[in-house]
Amino acid sequence: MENITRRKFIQASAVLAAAHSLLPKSALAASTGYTLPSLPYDYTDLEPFIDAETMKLHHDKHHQGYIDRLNEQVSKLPALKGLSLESIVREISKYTEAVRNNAGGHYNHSFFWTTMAPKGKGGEPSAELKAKIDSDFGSIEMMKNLVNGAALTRFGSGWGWLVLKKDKKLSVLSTPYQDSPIMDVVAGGTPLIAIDVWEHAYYLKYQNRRGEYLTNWWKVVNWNEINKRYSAAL
Ligand code: MN3
Repeated sequence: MENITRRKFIQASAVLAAAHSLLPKSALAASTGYTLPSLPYDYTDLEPFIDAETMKLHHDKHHQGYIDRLNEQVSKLPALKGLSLESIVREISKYTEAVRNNAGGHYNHSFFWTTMAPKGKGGEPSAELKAKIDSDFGSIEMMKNLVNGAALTRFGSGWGWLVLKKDKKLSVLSTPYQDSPIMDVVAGGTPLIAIDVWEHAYYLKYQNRRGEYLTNWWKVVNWNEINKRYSAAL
């Protein structure tokens, strides 16, 4: 009897953990080493806004690089074994800079791929999210301008974000390197939108024109996924 109750509890906890995770399941497990989550579209599907060569290098080489270096850290640091990626990232102040850069890199890229969808397939903001954006920023356009402004003025490499803060207000921020809003050292809130502004994300097509990349990035934004993240974060 106790065993059955305990098993049910464990199952329920697993379901809860899965339901609350912001990442695809393939990005989560540490026990056999982290693996690269597949893109939910083809390399060419974000053309012409994000070119196929950039997508291939960014996903297969850069993202894979964060995963390889994270796995190397996990093999060296027993404290990391068996932890979920999200729990490592949330409590990042406990770990080394190498863990911060590479766990952050794996987390942020896994999140970034699903923040995009081929043009015409990303849907629209839900009525609920649109009302919230209108109320907190004035309009969708104002929100986009603020996110782009934060991403454009991030000096060097980093990310632009739309987050839902603890007080349930939407907010815009940028982070350096591979820092994430969910890290305890950032405490930015629950991420809804991430835009990668490392040069590897846009340089082949846009060179120094980060602003043009940002303007075009919104043509492949995946509102369907962002709507789900917002509902889950409430
Ligand atoms: Mn990147």
